Amino acid sequence: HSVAVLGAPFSKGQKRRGVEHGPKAIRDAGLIERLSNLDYPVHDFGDLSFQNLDKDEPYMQVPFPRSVGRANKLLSEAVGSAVASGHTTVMLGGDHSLAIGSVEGHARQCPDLCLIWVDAHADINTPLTSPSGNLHGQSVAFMLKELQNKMPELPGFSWVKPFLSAKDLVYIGLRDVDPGEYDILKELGIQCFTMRDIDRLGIQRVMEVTLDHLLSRKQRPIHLSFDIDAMDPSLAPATGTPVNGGLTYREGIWITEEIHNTGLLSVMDLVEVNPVLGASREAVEVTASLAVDIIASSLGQSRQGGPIAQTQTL
Ligand code: DIR
Ligand code: MN
Ligand code: MN
Ligand code: MN
Repeated sequence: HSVAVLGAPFSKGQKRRGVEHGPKAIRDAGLIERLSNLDYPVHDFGDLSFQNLDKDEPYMQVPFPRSVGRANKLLSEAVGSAVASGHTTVMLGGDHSLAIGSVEGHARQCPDLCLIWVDAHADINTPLTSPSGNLHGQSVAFMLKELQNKMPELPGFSWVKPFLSAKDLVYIGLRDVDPGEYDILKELGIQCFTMRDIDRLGIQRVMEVTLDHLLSRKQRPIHLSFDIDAMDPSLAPATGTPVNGGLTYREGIWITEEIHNTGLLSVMDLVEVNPVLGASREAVEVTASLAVDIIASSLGQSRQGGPIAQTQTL
């Protein structure tokens, strides 16, 4: 197989500036070189260019709806064509609102995909439950069929029709869930592994249950949406909404190794690296370099020098 890398320098899903420089920071940390050490061709498709809309009034309290909708439509088409060309695709954000386009474009090619969302946050607010209005905290709500009648029609989003079932989604790393999100997760019975669950079960058991939940009935493509703020802020300080008590380096890498091991990873997002928010150059570099490690590990870089032994069968 081959890998496609696609940058999405976009930040209007939230209010802090700088996350649009995430793709450059991750490339500068040596992403392409690291991936070229793995054993398949890497195609760097560069960065998408997103047009600025000068008139984009908030809808209710949601800022930049048309800009976010349009950026995601463009991204959806780019991810869709990379997947259609047979590439395992890596999308570099940018803020997490970009998952709307990334997962939608993937799903149009692979309607039976499943989604693993690694994040401190559930990003499942609707415009009505969101305390901030920010669309990066609402991405999943646009995807889920079960939330169709709870979603108002937002300008810029008429092209998105919900395509994912709640049973095809698993969360890992949650520790900052809003009240409205909690109710949705509960009502839809979504499989969630919060940091508390990881403390209780261990990351190995969490991944066993995750992959069993998603793949035991049938093998199908995996979309991994990895928000760098899932990792502990001591490891990933340069991000917009850090939350203490995150994944350790080894828990993060265990997650990605196990996903690689399935052989089913089809698209991954690595989002919310914000080089402007690092307190120092070193803070930015450790965050970007961690992002590179997470991506390389998802694509098969192993801690053993060779292929990872299969320790479990589905
Ligand atoms: C909060 C914060 N739940 C919100 N969300 C995110 O604004 O909806 N921060 N995604 O990264
Ligand atoms: Mn997120
Ligand atoms: Mn987050
Ligand atoms: Mn491999």
